[in-house]
Parts: sequence; C-alpha cells; structure tokens
Amino acid sequence: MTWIEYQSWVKWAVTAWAAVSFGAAQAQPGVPRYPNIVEQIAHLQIQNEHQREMLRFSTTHINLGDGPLQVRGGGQVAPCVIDGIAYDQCTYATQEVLDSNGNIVNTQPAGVAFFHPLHNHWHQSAVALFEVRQSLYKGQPVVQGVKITFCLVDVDKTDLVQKGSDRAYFECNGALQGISVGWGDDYHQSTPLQELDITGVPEGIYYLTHLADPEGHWKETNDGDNFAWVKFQLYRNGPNAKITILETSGCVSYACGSPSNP
Ligand SMILES: [Cu+2]
Repeated sequence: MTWIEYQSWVKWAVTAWAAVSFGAAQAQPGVPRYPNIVEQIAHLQIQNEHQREMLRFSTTHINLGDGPLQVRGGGQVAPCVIDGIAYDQCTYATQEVLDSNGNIVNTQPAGVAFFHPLHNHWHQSAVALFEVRQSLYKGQPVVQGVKITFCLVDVDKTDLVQKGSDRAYFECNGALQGISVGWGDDYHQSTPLQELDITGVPEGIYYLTHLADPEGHWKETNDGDNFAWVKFQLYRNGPNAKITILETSGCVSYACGSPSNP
C-alpha cells in the first residue's frame, strides 16, 4: 500500500475503533474550532545572483485562532501543474476542522498537496503570495510573485500555547500537516523561493507584501487579517541596489514577542 493509502487506512482504523469504543458518548459532534492565521515578514536583504537582484525575506504564519489549522493530503497521486510549474506527485488537500476533543467535525477542499523537489517534502498549494507594490491596495504590483507553496508545521511557540494546544505537527514528510494554536511556522530568507526578482526596479519607496492563503482555501475565525507588509526605500547609488526599512505592519497580539517576531 502506498503511504497515502496507509495514512487513509490508519485514519479509518482509528475512527472505526473510536466509534466502537465511544460511540454512545461521542454521538454528538462538538463545536468546530477554527484557526486564525496571521503573518509576519522580516529580514529583507538584496542578493545578487547570476546577474539578477533578488530581494530575499523571512516569513512566518502564526495561528492565533481557536483550533489548529489542519490539512490532510489524500486520494489519487498524479502529476499536476500549479501556477505554471509542473510537479510529478500531487494529491488533494482537505482542511479538517476539529472540536475540543480532537474530533473532525467539518472538512472543506484546501487546494492541492504535492511533493516539492527543491524542498524535498510535501507542500500545500497557494499558502502565500508575495509582491512588491508602490501602493498597498491600489494598482498593479511592480513585481508579482507566484503563489508560494509551503509545508505546514509547528516551529516556534508563542505565549498563547499555555492557553492552547501543545506541539502537534512535527514534519513535512507526511500527508497530515498543520499549525497548532499558538504556534508559528517559519520560512527563513535562505529558503528557495523566499525571494522576488527586483532587477531593474527604479529607485523609490515600495511595499513588500505577504498575503496568506491567497485563494481562500482555509476557513478561519478571521479571514481578513491574512496580510502583512514592509515599507522600504530602494537606492541605487553604487553598483549594487540597497534598501532601508521605513515601516512595517507590525505584529499581532500573541505573535508579538514570539521567537518568530524579529
Ligand atoms: Cu518546503
């Protein structure tokens, strides 16, 4: 049996066992607890690579909601194309919403899960969109990124963890991924694709923006706070472009002071 089939079998076996063991006690599904993902973006740096000027940056997704963001890949594995890039192994992703006992009480389609050859593990599609813009909300971006794909995993703990869940999502290799309540998932600026090509962009003041879940795959307690930005000035005095940070969208609630917060 494939890994995906094995995961499905384990899920079925556990569910069947739970139904036999606790059928009477857990007949009523509990109240769904939704995640709330907020973003951070930091560590901006220009690197010259192969005659190109790449703006690199670190980003974090932090879950400040009532329940985990849990996404499960499963079903048939087949090649697919995501935003113009072909991948060999893709499958369906489903958001699973849990109640306070950890029962799955709601599911919805959450895009595609696929094996990322550069990162060498499984990713979710359309997790973030990065852009360089002259205005935060108006006009076309100066640099348009592709929709970024990520693995979802608990990395950094915020102070909210005492009130929420403990670490539950450990690795990117499996079909089940997520971010627990109070945990943040980091992508460092050295990671492939944490970059936008700003070659030839004229001097001026710009915003680097980070929009999480740009296709609206995840149901959250608040879908309106998935946006973070950094305002910066771009200089071209010498042979290399330079930037100065002018302002940031800041941190949110328990995300402030977390290890992910620069
Ligand atoms: Cu990855």
